[in-house]
Amino acid sequence: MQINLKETAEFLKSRDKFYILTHQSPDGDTMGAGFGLCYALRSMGKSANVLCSDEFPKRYGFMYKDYGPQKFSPETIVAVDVADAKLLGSKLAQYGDYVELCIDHHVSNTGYAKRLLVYPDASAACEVLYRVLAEMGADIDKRTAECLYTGIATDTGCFKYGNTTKLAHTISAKLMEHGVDIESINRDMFDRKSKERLIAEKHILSDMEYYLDDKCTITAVTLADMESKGFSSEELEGTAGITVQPEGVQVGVLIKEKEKGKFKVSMRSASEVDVSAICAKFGGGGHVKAAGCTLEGELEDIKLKLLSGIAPSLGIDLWLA
Ligand SMILES: [Mn+2]
Repeated sequence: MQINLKETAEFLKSRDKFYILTHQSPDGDTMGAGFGLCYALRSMGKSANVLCSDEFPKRYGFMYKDYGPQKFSPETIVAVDVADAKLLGSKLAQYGDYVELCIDHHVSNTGYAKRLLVYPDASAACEVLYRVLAEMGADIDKRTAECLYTGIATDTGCFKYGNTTKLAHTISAKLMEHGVDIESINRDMFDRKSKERLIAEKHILSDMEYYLDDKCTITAVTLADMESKGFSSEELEGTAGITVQPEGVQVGVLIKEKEKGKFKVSMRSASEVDVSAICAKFGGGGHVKAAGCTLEGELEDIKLKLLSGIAPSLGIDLWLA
């Protein structure tokens, strides 16, 4: 059931003992919304923990360095930035049917939660969450503000993607009033890279393949690639944008092998092409310019399958190309 801001605020105020679920392969938005909500609830005297199927990535260490999980048995399950219960990942799958509230911005949200607050025009789940916290009159301290700012900054590619609205800037400005050090966060999120991250990016650039009149790129990263080159899948978060950097490329695909024969596909659009619609053909979804899906099988078959899904959007008949 879709609910509004006021109902969401009332719901959160009336409940306690929260487990806040984030999506697998966590990004800055799900992490920021998870910890931002957790700290805001704790500041209201409530118990709250953040859960993720994967380990919390090191790059968001500033969000959780003094976090300290609390001991309690959960009464309220909330998910943030999780468009589909499947995205909770294997370790959190047990909660999929019990999510009481989902705060999100994915137009593709499947409505698996009992209550859903989704603003498809919001730049980030953190933007929606800021509005919830404002509605609640919650105390937003510097750390909470940093979490929320990070979610908006990362989901908008540092305020340059098409989802960057006036409101995204306005809310970020409000968060700056709470003391967010935007210079250091943006440097850490966008400019500073670990050696492993640079190795991962080098792999993406060197293994990029061009298809469909050079309007589409596909880059695959297999478990063997990570093993032989020495980087982990954590380093690939946020790298899908590289696939649409070449001039003339309209759709970029990054294929990551998660386990033997199971591939996570991230698709990006640098044009009018709606990649969310393409990924939906393969059981996935997301946003118009950034979407994903999961496919199983042989890598070469998966590439072909994806190309046959992408070709019509580029006005290309795959079998003649
Ligand atoms: Mn998001």
